[in-house]
Amino acid sequence: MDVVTFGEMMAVFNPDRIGPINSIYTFHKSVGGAEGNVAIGLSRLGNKAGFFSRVGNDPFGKNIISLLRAEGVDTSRLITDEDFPTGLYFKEKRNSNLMNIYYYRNNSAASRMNVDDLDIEYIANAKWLHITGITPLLSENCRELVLKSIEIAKESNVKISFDPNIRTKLMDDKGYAFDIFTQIASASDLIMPGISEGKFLTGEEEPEKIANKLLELGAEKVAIKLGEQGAYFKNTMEEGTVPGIEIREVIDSVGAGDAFAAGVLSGLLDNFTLKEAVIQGNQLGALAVMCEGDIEGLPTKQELEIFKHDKDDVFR
Ligand code: KDG
Repeated sequence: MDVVTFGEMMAVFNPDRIGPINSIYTFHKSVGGAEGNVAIGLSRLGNKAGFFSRVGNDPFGKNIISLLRAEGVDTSRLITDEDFPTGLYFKEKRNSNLMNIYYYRNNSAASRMNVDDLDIEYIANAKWLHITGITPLLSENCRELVLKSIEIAKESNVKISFDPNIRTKLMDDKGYAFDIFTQIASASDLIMPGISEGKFLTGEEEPEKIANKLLELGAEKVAIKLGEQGAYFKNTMEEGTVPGIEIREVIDSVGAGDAFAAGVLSGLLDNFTLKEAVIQGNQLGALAVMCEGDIEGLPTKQELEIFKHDKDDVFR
């Protein structure tokens, strides 16, 4: 595998219109979950991505598995849990600027993942292990799983990428989250926070200062997402800011960070410089926000090439 990742994928309920959820009666169902989104993004770009997790033995779990398989993601290590259900979440587009997320993921099948689910060789033979800050906050056994996977990756010289992906609704104890995030960041080769996540990890607010502290922790490469402003990047050789991509309308920003991560990782797998990889991450992020859904906007390699080079509105 080029990249192995694990975490929770859920059934996602997208409202059919803007407004408070109590006045919304129709939703369309989709699938989402940070690490699975990254795996799908990579697979669409032609990389070999493996995703493992637990899903419930229910229609939502089956939906997740068939979608991942259709996307070409390896699910050979994904487990169907007979006792616990697949997690769900609802989006509320409260107004054109504010989205609320309602999770139904306590005691989900994914939260039962544990170190016994690990296939050591699967991780040891990958080029990258991608981790987010969501999984260790799902349960104590998930936290142990994350730490064990890092240990395996380190022993086998597998590079680790980390997207903190802060979800305050999963953080009962910010100190606990800080400790585990710092542990993961210290073991990571590539860290891809947003500004607020960088601040949470380092106490700094400026991209350069955040990057310096993360590099001091031991990371080789840092790429900081700046939203409309693009992204800042730094390693020992390169540093700079890649400008944001102008888009007409943000339709749905959920999943943009995962798209960015997929673009950066795919670029690094193609031996891009960090700057080139971050430019590609930005392009995927832009494509993701222009489309409804967590994974729907992720481009194929061909769509990405068209986006990079062709500025026409209608492709005939
Ligand atoms: O990054 C996008 C994810 O936030 C979304 O797909 C769902 O994993 C998810 C979460 O925990 O919010």
